[in-house]
Amino acid sequence: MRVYLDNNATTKIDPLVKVKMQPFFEELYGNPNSLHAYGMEVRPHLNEALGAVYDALNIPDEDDVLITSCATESNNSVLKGVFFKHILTNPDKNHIVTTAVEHPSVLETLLFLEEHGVRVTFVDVDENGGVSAQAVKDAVTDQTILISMMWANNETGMIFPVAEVAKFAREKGILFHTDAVQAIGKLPVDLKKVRVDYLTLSAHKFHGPKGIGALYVRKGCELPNLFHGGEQMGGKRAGTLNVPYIVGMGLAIRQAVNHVEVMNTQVRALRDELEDALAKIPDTFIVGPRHMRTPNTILLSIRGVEGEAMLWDLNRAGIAASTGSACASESLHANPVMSAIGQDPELAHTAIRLSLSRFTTLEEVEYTIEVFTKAVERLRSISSTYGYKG
Ligand code: 7TS
Repeated sequence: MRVYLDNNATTKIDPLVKVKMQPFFEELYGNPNSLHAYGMEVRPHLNEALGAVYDALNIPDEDDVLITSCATESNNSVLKGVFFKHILTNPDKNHIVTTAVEHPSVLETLLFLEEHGVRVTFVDVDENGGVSAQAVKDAVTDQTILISMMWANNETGMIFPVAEVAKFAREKGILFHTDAVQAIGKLPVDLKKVRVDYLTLSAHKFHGPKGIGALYVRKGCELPNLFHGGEQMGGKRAGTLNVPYIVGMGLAIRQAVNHVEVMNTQVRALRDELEDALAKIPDTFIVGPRHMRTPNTILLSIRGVEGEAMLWDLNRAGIAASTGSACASESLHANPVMSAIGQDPELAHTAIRLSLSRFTTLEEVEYTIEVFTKAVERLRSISSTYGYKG
C-alpha cells in the first residue's frame, strides 16, 4: 500500500484539473498575447481562470492578481517590491515585522534585504507554535513599512491571527502581506472580510499543477515590476503566460474552495482519528491545540525516535511523511518550527509531520496507525544511542 501524507509539501493533481489542462498542451497552444486566432482563442480560458481566483478570494475587479511561477516568487516579489518602492526612496521607514516561522522564501529574502539596510523584527512563536497578535503589534515602530505574517504555518498547521493584525496594520497605515499557501482550500479566505494588501498562493498546494502561483495586490498598493521585458500581466510581470497551468490553477482553486467544508469535516475527522491514535504512544508531543490548526496537519515528536529514522521506516512501508519543510529536508536539520518553539532540543530532531488531503482515506489512516506504532516500538528498541529510557 502507498499512502501519501505529505500534502503540505505538495498535493496530487485533482483528476478534473488534469483533464481541463490537457487541450492547452495540444490544440490550444497559442500565445495569448498573439493577435491571430491561435492566440485569441485561448484568452477566454485565461480570463475564466483568473475569474476563478477573483471569486475564490472574493476580491473586486479593480484589485490585481499577478500570475507567478510559485509562492516563492510571490513572496520574493512582495518583499523586494516593497524594498524598491518604499524603503529605497524613504529609508526612514525601513522596518519590516514578520514571524520567526515563515517559510524560507520569506525569511531568507528578509535576511538578504537586511544586508541592504532593511531592519527586520522576527516575532517569536509561543510554546504551541502560535503567534500572538499583541506580540506582532508590539514589534511595530514608527519606522515599520510592512508586516508579513503567514495565514497558517506549513509545519504545525497553526493558524495565525491574520484578521486582527491586518486590521491593526490598516489603522496604522502599515502595508500587510500574508503567505496564504497553507490556508487556501483548508480555511475560508475571504478578502472582503479580512482586508490584506498582498496575499501569496501556490496551485500545487491545493491539487493544482506545480510551478504556478499568484500574488494578490490590492488597488493602491501596486509594486514595481521586478521582471522586465514584456507587456504580459499589464507589464507588471513579464514572461509568456503558462496557459495550461493557469487554467489548471483556476479549476483547482474553485475545487479547493468548494471543498473547504469537506476538509473541515471529513478530513478533520480522519486527522483527529490519526492524531488520537498517535497521541496514545507514550512520550509523544503534539504541537498546538488542534482547533487552532488547519484541519489536515499534525506535527509531533516521539521521544527517542530520530525523525529521519522514522521517515525511512514509514517510507519502507509505503508511507510518505516528512520531518518538516521539503525545502530543508535534504540535510539532517532539526525541524525549524520545533526549534523556534524553544522546548527541549530533542523534540526538533524527533519531529514528524503528517499532512492529509481530501483524497486521504480511512483505510490509509488505519494502515498508517498500525505501521507508525510498530515503527516507534522497533526504533525505540534499538535507540539506546538516543538515550530513550522508556
Ligand atoms: N509558503 C509556504 C507557507 C509554504 O508552505 C511553501 C512550501 C512555500 C511558501 C513555497 O511554495 P512554492 O510554491 O514556492 O513551492 N512549503 C513546503 C513544505 O512545507 N514542505 O515542502 C514545501
